[in-house]
Amino acid sequence: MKDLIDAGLVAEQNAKASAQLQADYDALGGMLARRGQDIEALTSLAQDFAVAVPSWGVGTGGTRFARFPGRGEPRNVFEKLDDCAVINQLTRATPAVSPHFPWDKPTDANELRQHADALGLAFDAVNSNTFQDQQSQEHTYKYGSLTAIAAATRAQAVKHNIECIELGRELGSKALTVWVGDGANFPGQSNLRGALERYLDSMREIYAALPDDWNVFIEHKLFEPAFYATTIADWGTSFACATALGPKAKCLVDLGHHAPNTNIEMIVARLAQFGKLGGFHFNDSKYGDDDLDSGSINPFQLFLVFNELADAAQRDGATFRPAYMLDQSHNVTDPIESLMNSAVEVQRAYVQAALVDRTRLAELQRSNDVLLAAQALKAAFRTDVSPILAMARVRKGGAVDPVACYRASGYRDLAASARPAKAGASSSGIV
Ligand code: LRH
Ligand code: MN
Ligand code: MN
Repeated sequence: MKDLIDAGLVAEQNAKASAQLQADYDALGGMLARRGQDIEALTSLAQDFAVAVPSWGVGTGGTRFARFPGRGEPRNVFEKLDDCAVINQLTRATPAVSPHFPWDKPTDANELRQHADALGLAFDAVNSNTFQDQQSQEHTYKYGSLTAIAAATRAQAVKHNIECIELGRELGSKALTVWVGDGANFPGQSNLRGALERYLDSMREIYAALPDDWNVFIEHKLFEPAFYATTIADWGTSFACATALGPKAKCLVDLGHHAPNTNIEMIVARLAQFGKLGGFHFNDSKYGDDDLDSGSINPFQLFLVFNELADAAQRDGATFRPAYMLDQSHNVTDPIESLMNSAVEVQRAYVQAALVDRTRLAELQRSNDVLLAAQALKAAFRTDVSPILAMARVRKGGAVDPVACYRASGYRDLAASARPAKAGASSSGIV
């Protein structure tokens, strides 16, 4: 595996921090042992954790109003993979990348796969894009894609999704994520039921093109760009469509795609109960689809989501394997730093949820001891598992402190000189 950050530098940085880490790890180990928990078991859980990185996250995102490009942004999918490899090298928690087409469409899929292989990266779910027009495209998506009134537009959108499956197959992916912005901006603009019927017709064609061992993830989103009525706006619609399509269709929960105050962990519990939880796009938000860094606003919510996942894993065993992906947009931070931090925050929630004594929690629930039940969750959430996460990274060859090590490496400066700024460049391909 090609290391983009000098392994000697990582070892040197780690050596400086190792005595401190060992002391913190031993102290935490002692505290957990008194609670009847084995730190080694938790560290090995942390070592097994993985969350995929979105290819579009390594560039500066931008908003509807402006984009302020960062230095050394990746100019193509190969450079995006390089940045993703840095994230994985230092965190050892992000061994896969979720690509977005046509933004990441390679001229030669085999060459792209080899580039990823050499970096020790695999491909997670491929994402289709029928929410914007591409230059060479015949029919516009202005009035919808999979739900468009015009049959030719729907056919074009279906064809694009099938091409994504083909590309994904060549890259070794096993799932297609479909998010469409289709909907209406005005009451009366569209027949609400008719739009969903057309969506299902289109999705049936896409579903039919899935290889046997593939899934299609339906990603819902409350609003934007359709500000009055989005066709796939909520988990109920997503669930109904996934059920109508068949067993390979599952629901994807993007944490930023709900109304404020929605109980997302309960949605997770419902989808898990009915076998339709396909995966996640982790991020955080205060107002809407803010795409802020995971755990930066509401880490307790993230923990509660993982608490439900721990419950589902206990009930369903190895068959329960939702896909974990980040989906963030970075406007004021170095995207590599944000994604490294975010991967660690999601991993943190995973380990904290594993601290919950589920047998005791069930007993407290049975005896209606509300206060102690709530405290049992809070005790797990309040435990600082940072030494476990750092130890897990070190044992896998990563960095004790990924951000410090990344800064010491000077990778961004090197990228800035190797990748001169392009006027009007965009991380995602939106120009
Ligand atoms: C839509 C979304 C979806 C897209 C990505 C770029 O808001 O979350 O996952 O593919 O952003
Ligand atoms: Mn998303
Ligand atoms: Mn989104």
